[in-house]
Amino acid sequence: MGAPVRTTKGQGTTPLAKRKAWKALQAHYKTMQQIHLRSLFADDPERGGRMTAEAVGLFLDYSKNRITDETVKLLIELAGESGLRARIDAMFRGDKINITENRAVLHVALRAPEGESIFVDGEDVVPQVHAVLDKMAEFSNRVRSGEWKGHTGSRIRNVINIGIGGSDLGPVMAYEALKHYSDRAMTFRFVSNVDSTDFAEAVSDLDPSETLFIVSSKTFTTLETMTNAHTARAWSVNGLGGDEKSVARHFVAVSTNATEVARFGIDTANMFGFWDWVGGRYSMDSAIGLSTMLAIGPETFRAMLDGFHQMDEHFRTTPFERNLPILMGLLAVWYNDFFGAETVAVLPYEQYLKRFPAYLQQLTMESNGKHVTLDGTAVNYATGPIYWGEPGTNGQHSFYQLIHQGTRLIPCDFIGFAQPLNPLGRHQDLLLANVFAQTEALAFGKTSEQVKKEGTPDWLVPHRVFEGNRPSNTLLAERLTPETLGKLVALYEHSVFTQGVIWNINSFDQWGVELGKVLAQRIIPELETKEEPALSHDSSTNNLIRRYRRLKEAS
Ligand code: G6Q
Repeated sequence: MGAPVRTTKGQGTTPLAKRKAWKALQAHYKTMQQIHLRSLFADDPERGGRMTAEAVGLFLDYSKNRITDETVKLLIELAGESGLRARIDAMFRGDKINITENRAVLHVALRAPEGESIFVDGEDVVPQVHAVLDKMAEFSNRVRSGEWKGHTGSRIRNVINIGIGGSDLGPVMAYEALKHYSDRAMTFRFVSNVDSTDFAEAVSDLDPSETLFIVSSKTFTTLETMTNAHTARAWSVNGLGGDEKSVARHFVAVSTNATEVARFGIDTANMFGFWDWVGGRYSMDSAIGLSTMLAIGPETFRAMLDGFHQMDEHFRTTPFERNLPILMGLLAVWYNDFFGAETVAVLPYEQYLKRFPAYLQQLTMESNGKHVTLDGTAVNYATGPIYWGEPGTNGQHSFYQLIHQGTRLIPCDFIGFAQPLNPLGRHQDLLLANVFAQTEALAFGKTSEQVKKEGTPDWLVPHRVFEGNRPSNTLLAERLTPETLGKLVALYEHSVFTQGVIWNINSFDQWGVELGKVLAQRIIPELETKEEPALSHDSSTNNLIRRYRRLKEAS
C-alpha cells in the first residue's frame, strides 16, 4: 500500500523552526524571560480585565501568564503560519487527517445536531450518529425504568463498564463528574485493569442477577478488556445457575467489531456501534458513553453533547484572538517550547472533577506524545508536555510547594465554579478564595523585603521568599452541569489539536502503545508454561522472568 494521499494541503511545508513567527517568538522570549508578572501588572492596570476571553459560558483569565499583547500577536501569527485554519476546516470536513491510519477524525460529528451533514467516503455520518444515540436512549430508558429485566426477572441495579484506555477513562471521568445528576438507586463501577483485583473488588458486594456488564471495546480484541469480559461472563453465568442464555440479559457491547461481539456470545442486537473515525480518547460522547447515559439519562446526556457542540462551534468560527482552545493551546506551546516547561498542572476546584486530570493525561499525552512530524521527520523541538493534577484544595497540601518554590516552571490551569452542587455553609467561598489566592501567590509571590518587614529573622528570610512569576490560567464557569462538562472536555480536545497543528504532528494515532503489547504476548507463554522456558531476552528481562517464576511457585 502506498502512502495515503494527504488531503490537507498547505501545512507542514515550512518546518516549525523556520517559520517567521517562530523566529520572532524566539527573539521575543529573550525579553519576556526577564520580565516579572509583577511589573507586567504594575505597568498595565487594564491587563487583568483585558487578557480574558469568554465563550459559551466559560470565562478564561489568561492575564497571569508571562506574556504581553505582543506575545499573543506572535503566537497567533504562528498559528496562521502553521495552517491552523486549514487544519480546523479539514477536521470538521471529515478529511482523513489521521494520515498514519488513513482515517477521518470526527469526534465533532458525535455531537453534531440532527440535520447537519458531515461526509466520510461519500456517506453522511450524522444520521448514523443519531441512530446510535436513539438506540442507546431506548436501551437506557428500559434499564432505568426497570423494564429491562435480568435473567431471573430482577431489575438491573448495577452497571459495570469493562474497558480500558479510551474505553474507560472517559466513562469513569464523566460518571464521577456528573454523579450529582445520576440515578442514585443504581450502582456504577468501572473495571479496566487486567489485575484481577480490579474485577474482584468491583463485584465483591454485587448480586449477579441485578448486574449488567457493558463490554466497551472499539476493537473487541484488547487483552485487558477481553480477559475481564470473560471473567465477568463466568462470574455472571455461574451466579445465575450456569445458564448461558443469561448472557443475553446481562451483557451488552459497545464496539465497531460485530464479528467478535457475536463470537463472545453477545447478541449483536445489543451492540452499540461507533466508527473508525472516533479515536478511543475522543470517544466518551459516542456509544462508549453508554454507562454515562445509563447513569444520567438520555436527556441529560444530550445536554452534555450540546455543550460539546457549542464549544466545537466556538472553536470553528471564532477569530483566533478570542478563541479559548486556541489561546490555551498556544500558551501551552509558549511554555513548552520557549520556557522549556515540561509539565502543565490541571487543578479543578470541584470535587466531582476528581478524575478529570487522569482523563486529560490520556487525551493530551497519547495525542501529542510524538517525536516525528506528519512527513516522518524527527522534530527538533519539544512536543506534548506532561499533564497532571489533582483537585484543589487537596493538592495545596501536597505538591503545590514545588510549584511555588521549586526550581521548575509549571504552568497551571485552575478550574473553578461559582455555584456549588452541594451548598453547605461557607464551603464554596472558602474553596474559591483558594483558587484566587493560589493564582495570586503564584504570580506575585512575596519579596524578601516583604518577608523582612514581617519581622522574620534574616537567616529564615530566603526560605520564606516566594519568587512568584509562576504562570496560570483561570477558567471560571457558573456551575458544573452536563453541558459545562461537554464544553470543558471539548475545550481541551481542541487545545490539544491546536498544539498538534503547531508541532505538525499526528495527534490521532498512538503507535507508541504497540511495542509493549507485542512483547507481552511473547512473554505470557514464558510465564505460564510448566516447563522451564528457553529465554532469549536481554539478561535483565530473562532474570526477572526466572525470578517471577520461582516466586510464584513459592506460595
Ligand atoms: C485511545 C487509544 C486506546 C484505546 C484502548 C482500548 O485513543 O486508542 O486507549 O482506547 O487501547 O481499545 P479498545 O476500545 O479497542 O479496547
